[in-house]
Amino acid sequence: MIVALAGGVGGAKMAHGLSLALTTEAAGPATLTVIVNTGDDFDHYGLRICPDLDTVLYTLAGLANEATGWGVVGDTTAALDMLRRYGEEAWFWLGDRDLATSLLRTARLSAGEPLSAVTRGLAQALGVGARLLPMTDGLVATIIQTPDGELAFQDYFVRRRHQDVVSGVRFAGVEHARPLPEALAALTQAEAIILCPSNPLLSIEPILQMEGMRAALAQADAPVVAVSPIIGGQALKGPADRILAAQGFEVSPLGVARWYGALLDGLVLDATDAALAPDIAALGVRPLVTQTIMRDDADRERLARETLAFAATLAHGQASHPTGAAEDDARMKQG
Ligand code: FO1
Repeated sequence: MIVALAGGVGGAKMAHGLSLALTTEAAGPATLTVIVNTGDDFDHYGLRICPDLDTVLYTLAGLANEATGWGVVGDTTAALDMLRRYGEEAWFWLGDRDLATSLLRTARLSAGEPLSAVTRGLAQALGVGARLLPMTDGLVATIIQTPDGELAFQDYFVRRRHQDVVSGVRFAGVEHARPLPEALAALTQAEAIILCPSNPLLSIEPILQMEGMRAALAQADAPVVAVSPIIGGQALKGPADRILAAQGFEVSPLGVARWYGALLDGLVLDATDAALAPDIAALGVRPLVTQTIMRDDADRERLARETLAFAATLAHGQASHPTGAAEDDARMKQG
């Protein structure tokens, strides 16, 4: 089994690549488990919106809007238009089909189904073979700390277009929420654990902060391989570059390797950053240099195949980790 940790558009594309790579193998797509960030989830007009789960769901189902990476392809805006007629700002672009997903999810949650069961039902109905697991059935909310105060995640990200300076991030409720037992079991059984090219601080960190998750990764027999979301000193999408810099980390795959620290066995970085490979290796993290930009399905599948083949060469515990305690100390203060 392959386990991927994902959130956002980059994570969804990588998860899709993994599902394509594994589907054509004899084993079939059920061998992929994707653990998805839910820190971005929020309530909007009484509906429970789960942007990262939906982005992964639609992408794996072949329904994603390729222009944005999120939302449903060809979606219409009748509901948004009507909200605006009522004078609402309607700042969160929720198309009509996407709205249906949130309506159904909210109804099922209200009827007592846990988010994991609701997600399983949605994925089955859309013909998704991979197993999608929310990081928790509990409630965790990513809160962005700025010099002017705290912002709810989607206020920061969508409403204010991630322009605020981020002085810190906290994950409200993370101390009470629990990871799914299936997620922890999957990590134990995994052949490879892939940290998708999602925002390390906003999308992967909340998953890692779930109780027992870091320990499960550290103790897993499987190699842990991250794919850098930073290419040529920039994030392809979103504010990962600015947030890494604000936390004192170099905006490069080397900074990503340092951020993840002792958790990593390997890091996949773009050919643009090939010169950093020796510095990454010096941290005890094995580098794989390749083309990491995923423009189409073929790119996604190729990157996934290369990442899986690379992971297979990394026996866990083989790499030494001179980073670690110092890196943990250097990590952004949470809360
Ligand atoms: N991102 C935006 O930048 N603007 C939007 O209006 C927006 C709407 C939206 C609706 C449904 C959905 O599932 C995702 C949506 N996203 C939107 C993306 C999303 O908020 C962020 O990409 C993630 O939360 C960050 O990973």
